[in-house]
Amino acid sequence: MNQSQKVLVAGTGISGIAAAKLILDKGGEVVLYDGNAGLNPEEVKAKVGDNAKLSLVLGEIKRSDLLGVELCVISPGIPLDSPFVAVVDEAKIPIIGELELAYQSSLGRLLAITGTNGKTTTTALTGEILKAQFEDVYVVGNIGEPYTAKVETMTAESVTVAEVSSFQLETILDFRPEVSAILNITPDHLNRHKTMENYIQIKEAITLNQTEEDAVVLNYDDPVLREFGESGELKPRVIWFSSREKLKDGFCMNGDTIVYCKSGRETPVINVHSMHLLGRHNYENVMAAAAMSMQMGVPLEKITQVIRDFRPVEHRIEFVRERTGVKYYNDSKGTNPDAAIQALRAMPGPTILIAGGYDKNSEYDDWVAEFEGKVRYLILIGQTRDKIAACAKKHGFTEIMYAEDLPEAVQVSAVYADTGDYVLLSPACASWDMFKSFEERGEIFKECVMNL
Ligand code: UMA
Repeated sequence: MNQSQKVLVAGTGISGIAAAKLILDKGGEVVLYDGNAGLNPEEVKAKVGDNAKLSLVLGEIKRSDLLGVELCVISPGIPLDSPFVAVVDEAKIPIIGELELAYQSSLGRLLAITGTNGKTTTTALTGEILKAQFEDVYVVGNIGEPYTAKVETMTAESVTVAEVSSFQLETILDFRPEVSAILNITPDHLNRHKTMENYIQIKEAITLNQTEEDAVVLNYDDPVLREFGESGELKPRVIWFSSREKLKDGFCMNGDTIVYCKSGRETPVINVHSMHLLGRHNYENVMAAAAMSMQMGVPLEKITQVIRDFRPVEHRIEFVRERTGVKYYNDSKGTNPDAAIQALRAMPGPTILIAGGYDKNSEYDDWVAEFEGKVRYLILIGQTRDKIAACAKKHGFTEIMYAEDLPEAVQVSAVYADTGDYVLLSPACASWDMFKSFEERGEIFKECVMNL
């Protein structure tokens, strides 16, 4: 963007506010828009800070609000088929995402991680490894820290690790990470992206502007990604990882040890029993983080050391407490069936599962198929209760209970749990029907568990 441009910033969540601040700091003018007419204008303005070049539009946007606007920076949560976007398109104003704005304004080296599941853990772990090697490391993006909030302090020596979602990749232009990773692609957010083909294409766009000088880390076990990596059409160098097959080059398993292979020669990275991260999906996250870090020149010994000390991120198969021999786990970040499958597999014994939430048009069959022999009771909350219950019954699973809200679900789980059981909140759904975010859902769960 030009320094003095008039920019429409859409969305007043954390990314919209950070984008608006950045534009104003650069000397631009901002029209800040949010579709929620119920927001308090003073409170929104206060988040950006007093500035004569800031104006606010809440509710419906009119053509007259767009007078002189040269660019629109959109927040990830606003779908591109929303009526707001149609108005901006009609005015022929180009739209970029907050991620793209940050990229265009940032300095230093960039790594970016996407995938349906494991993004946050992999991003956090990669960030920790890079911090052991580089002075000035930023961990940003979908992980909860807007990229635009950090660009003003970056220098040519900075290293940035960005977690990027499909929502963010939809609106990139020049975004080009030096090292990218796609961890896996399974159905998610289909209410927004409509078809799986579309969703796959958006995820793969992380490599769109990468060149022969760059690298992409891909999951060899994911059929979509294997095809993508082997298509011969990719410009960046492909680095594979696999938790199921032996690889000649890349990261894979030898028994319980994650190994790095180069022309068939193995070097051990870490034994999985020395890690705090549970489950096969986490071995994959570790491999991806190690691959990215090695590509950035971090020595293997340093990588191993950081992995050994790394603890799971909040809300992702997070141990909460043990009470009367029952272990409680918070997996509020299990917001789609595939993530919920990973969490269920990570439970070592009989499990009482709390699930249900916002409907993203997901199919629950694969997840329910994992219940047999593992899930003792399924306690359902939220918008998708009936849909999940119907799917479970179709698969012959009938130990189902309904709860009005999460606190009630926790109470019920405590009543039904026996010594040696696990209680797992892993909803397989987004949180937006009953909560502000998955973080809020996880916090409430933990509070209820601690108060038992
Ligand atoms: N809004 C509109 N019109 C709409 C939709 C929303 O005006 O049609 C407004 C809302 O009224 C609200 C604002 O937009 O005021 C919210 O913007 P947002 O939803 O983009 O939320 P942010 O707070 O800016 O957070 C976003 C990401 N949110 C989403 O992608 C939904 C955060 O990812 C991210 O951490 C943050 O930017 C920083 O980069 C969250 C997420 O749920 C964790 N991501 C999804 C996921 O992981 O599955 C993709």
